[in-house]
Amino acid sequence: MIYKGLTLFKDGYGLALRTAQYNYRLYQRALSVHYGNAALLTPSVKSYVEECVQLCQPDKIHICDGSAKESQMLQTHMLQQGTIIPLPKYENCWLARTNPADVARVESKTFICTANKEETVPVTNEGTPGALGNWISKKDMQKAIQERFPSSMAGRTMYVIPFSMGPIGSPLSKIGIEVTDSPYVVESMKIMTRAGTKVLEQLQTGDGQFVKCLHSVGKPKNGVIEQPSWPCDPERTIILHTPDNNEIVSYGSGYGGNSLLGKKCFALRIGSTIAKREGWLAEHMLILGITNPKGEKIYIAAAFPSACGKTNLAMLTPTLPGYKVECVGDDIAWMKFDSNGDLRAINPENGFFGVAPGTSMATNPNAMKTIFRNSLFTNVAHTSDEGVYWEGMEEENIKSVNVTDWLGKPWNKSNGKPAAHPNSRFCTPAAQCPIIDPAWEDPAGVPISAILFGGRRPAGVPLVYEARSWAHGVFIGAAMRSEATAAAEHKGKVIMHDPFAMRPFFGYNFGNYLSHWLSMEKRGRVPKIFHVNWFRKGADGKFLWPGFGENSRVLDWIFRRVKGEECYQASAIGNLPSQNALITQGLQEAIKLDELFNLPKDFWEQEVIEIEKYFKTQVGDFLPTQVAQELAGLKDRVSKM
Ligand code: O2Y
Ligand code: MN
Repeated sequence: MIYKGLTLFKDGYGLALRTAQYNYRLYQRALSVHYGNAALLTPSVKSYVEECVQLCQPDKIHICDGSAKESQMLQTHMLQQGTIIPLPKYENCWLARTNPADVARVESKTFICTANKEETVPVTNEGTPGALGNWISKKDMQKAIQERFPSSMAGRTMYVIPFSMGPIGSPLSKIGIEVTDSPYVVESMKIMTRAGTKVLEQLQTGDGQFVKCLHSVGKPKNGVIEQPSWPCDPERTIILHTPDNNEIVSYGSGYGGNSLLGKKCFALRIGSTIAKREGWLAEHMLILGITNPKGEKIYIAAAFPSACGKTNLAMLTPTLPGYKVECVGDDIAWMKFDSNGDLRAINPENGFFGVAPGTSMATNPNAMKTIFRNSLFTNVAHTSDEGVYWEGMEEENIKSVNVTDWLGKPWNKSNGKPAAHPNSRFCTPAAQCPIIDPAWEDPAGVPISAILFGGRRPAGVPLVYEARSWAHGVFIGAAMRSEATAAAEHKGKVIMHDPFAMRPFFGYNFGNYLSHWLSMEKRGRVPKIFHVNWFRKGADGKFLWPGFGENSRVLDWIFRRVKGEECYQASAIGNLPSQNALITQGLQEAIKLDELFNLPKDFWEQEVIEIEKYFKTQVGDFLPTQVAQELAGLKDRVSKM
């Protein structure tokens, strides 16, 4: 089939290109669509693809249909390129090794483009560098694109991936078109989203709107594609978002959040700006369903920063008898009030892109039962029996085999380096999870009764407390902090601010985001908000709470609070479980409840000072009055402790 291109005109505004007339005018080169059906593209999709073709000059075009036949074709191609290794120990599983310089999201190279800086980030006069996102001007974005994208796909195939975030056709779902030169991205997007022809059909019958997502792994140097197994351009990687045009442009990285544009770029950054415009919430939250021994069920959404066990909680195996947890999603929630005033959520994703190290039958058996079929592993270790291995996985898996590390080098425990990269991943279909919730694809979403915020707080913060009100809950989200490994120049771990676990993912000014959250109270019945901390340590430096399946005890208390049971006592920071309200019967070890729930006055005085400083330096005049009042209320109550 001959693909007819348009003559395109740059209007100097981002990538947005105008077509002179809609009827096709052949441009210099006719390109062949070597796979897929161009007739299925709507006029606006066709026009977008043509803009990308004109800019990136690929050799071929492949319109993804989402089929198994297509996957086989791409797998064969990637095998030939050395991008993937088959894992015959499992069913239809593959291992990819990236360039060692392309192993994670790069926050410092991620930008939001708006006419004014203040639309993107709070601008304060405090002289402290902003830590709530990076702004780029339209001129600089255009320059960055022009320096990188012309002919970036020369010698390669351009894949066009139509994908839906959320069940196809759900009123809560949105569509994207990702144009990429990476077959690895295509195969990953086919797991992580609903992708293929059915999305093009939905575009024809629906409103036709889509988010434009352009991705290239990087320009061949002097016409030569270096390292065909994992081409990338780490020094010039850039990830750009234009909320005004619902457009994402990503260059230089093939990895995860940088390249699977439906995830962080669309579902959170662009998603949060669409949500603000349309009156709903796009959040970095897992969603789980929990059924109590009486057979009653509620749904909970929870926001935790990285390394706090989000996927583990989403797939929890409760130790508390009679409880059942089912998983709707492990990373992102889109939540909107329905016409009855209930807040309903969908998981916009179709798969899990989970951190492999630390995942085991002991920590997350449900993940382990999910990931060994139809999955793509990245940067984990390879075993001589054609399987995978990572730190934290049961050692019996490597008892009588040789291990090759994520860099392709022979590995054994004594060489002191990790076998798998710490950010190595499994990419696996959500539908394979043995505890996937029956309603996980309900187009109407699931009703949310509670929202949890949490963090890794070794000191001062109790296991669980409940917000006094919606506004207080919004304040708790805004004040979220978590222990994390600091930048290289700091040594050890520090407690970093990560409001709403959204710090790297805000699509617009955080102060305005807070106002938007506060305004939700006017739109419907808001859920109860809680803060949880599984990671408090005692005077002996050991964790005070066993975590994992035992967290069902905390969920039980939350469940009972949602049902209106008066099992709480007020405190300066919010409502704590009343005496004996947290079920501790059956715990393997005695729990030091006093230490777990103690509120040291000096700690909370310091916490208030820290939050005050953060709000002043990072949010400044954009801080909503109601949030400032909640901080003042906390300060006052702490002073009276
Ligand atoms: O490093 C990456 O590109 C992956 S980041 C990621 C992946 C899955 C779920 N969450 C995250 C995150 O950074 O929050
Ligand atoms: Mn995440």
